[in-house]
Amino acid sequence: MVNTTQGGVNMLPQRYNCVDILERNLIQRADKVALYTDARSMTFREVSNEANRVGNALKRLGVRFGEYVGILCYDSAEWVTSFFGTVKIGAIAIGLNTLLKGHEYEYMLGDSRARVLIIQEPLLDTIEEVRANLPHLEHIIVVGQREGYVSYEEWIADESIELQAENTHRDDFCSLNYSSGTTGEPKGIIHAHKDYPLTAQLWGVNVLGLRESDRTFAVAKLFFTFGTGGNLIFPWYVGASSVLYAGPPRIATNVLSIIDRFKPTIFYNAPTGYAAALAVEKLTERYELSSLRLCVSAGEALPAPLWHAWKEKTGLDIIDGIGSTENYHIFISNRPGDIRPGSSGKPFEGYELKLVDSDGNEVPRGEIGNLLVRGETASLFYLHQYEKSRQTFRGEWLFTGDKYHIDEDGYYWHAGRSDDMLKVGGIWVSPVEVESTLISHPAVLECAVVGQVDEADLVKPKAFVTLREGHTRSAELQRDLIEYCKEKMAAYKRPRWIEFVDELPKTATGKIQRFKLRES
Ligand code: 3UK
Repeated sequence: MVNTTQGGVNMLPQRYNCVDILERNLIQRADKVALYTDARSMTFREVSNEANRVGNALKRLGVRFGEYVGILCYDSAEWVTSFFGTVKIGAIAIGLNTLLKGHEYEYMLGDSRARVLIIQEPLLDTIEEVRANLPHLEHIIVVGQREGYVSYEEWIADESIELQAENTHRDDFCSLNYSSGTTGEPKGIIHAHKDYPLTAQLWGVNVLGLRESDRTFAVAKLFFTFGTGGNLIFPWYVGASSVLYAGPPRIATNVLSIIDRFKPTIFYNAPTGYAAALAVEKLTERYELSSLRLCVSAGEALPAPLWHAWKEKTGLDIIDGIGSTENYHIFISNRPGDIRPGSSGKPFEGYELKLVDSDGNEVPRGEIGNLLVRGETASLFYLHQYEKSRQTFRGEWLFTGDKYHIDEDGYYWHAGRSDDMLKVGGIWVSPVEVESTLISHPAVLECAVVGQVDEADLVKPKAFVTLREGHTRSAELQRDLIEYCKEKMAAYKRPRWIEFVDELPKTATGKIQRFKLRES
């Protein structure tokens, strides 16, 4: 068992496989419930046995060290056993967003050359659309039942529960997540085995103060590192349990019933989720939330009024921290007993920060600068994206794309992005992608998408649209355009408002001036 009490990669042995985070629990608490899900509860021993079966089944399919295995599943026991089965044999687990469209999966599975995909049955149709374009994808294993496919259950049924972990180096890669950028293809972000115990120690233990008696529940799904870290890796690192919810996060009442039923002590959500929960009538009378001792928010900035409203309603503190897939998890954070609502909190051991101007010089205290971070859980590059990698990974320092200022007491305040990217409900939305979808609608001549805050002070996409001749402005057309976006993209990317305009503000060279629209 590995202990990284101080943090720091040298606390880990060179040979390290992060399946340790599951297996460390087999010594003292093998029969403790590790996982609560709608479908089943599992002890650490049961998860470990099933993960070993998955590992053996993957080997039987010929999966070798360093090869990629896609996981396209709802939050479930199968997600977890597939993840640990994959990393244990030295392969690389791709946590795939379940909300995407065929062409996006085609890119991700093609880019990583995944040989195996473990997929939830209802998501299979989307993959079938693009299967012909994925020559490297040799095997699809279905969680559930589908004619003509091997089911997960039969796939692992006869496999042994014994499996020797691959003797991986702590710097070997073990996971891949795709994150979106302003333009172009999603960015493949790879993490190494070492990043898992380090981030668990540096934030999960040292900042959040997780302990064995905790039970975590995250609305953020396991395919986001916010979810994997917060709701799987960190609790298991300290021997705590995790609650998984397979359903859509948007339905606040479902989320609240999970808290009521499984009694977690730690709750992770994005700001939008807290706002949605607060909108539920008689929230605290209808749902028993008293098991919770702490709440966490990340993905986008948590406005101070929302923090206070939650505190007033539930009596609970929310710990806001900024994290990123590149760093795996949170790297600036409020902490229990030291919270400044509205801010991202303060730096903590393991990450150094710098705010610089456009020439790279540090800005004076109080002024806004571009945030750079130096820490030992950072990934090293974007897969197959040399130019973008060089812009982001600057030696030891990582350019976050976030603007910040520091107040007189040392708290960090998010001051927007240095690109046009939007965080909507904690998930990336590229205005360029929404615009190119809108422009493909026959009524749209030109458009521009910017972020606008809603009644809870949270950013949502808004589209300014000019129409082609022969089309007239109407509420119906506004609805049509929003529906059209929902069909063509993941629904969370749709504009929430459409404003028709005569023309869009442009530079002399014809470039749309998004900042003018933001100001309007
Ligand atoms: C923004 C925030 C203000 C910020 C993430 C916790 O969000 C996560 O990762 P992503 O790669 O996005 C990173 C970007 O999101 N952001 C995140 N948290 C905050 N802005 N306040 C916050 N609290 O622009 C950042 O660069 O999707 C969050 C843990 C793991 C994660 N991957």
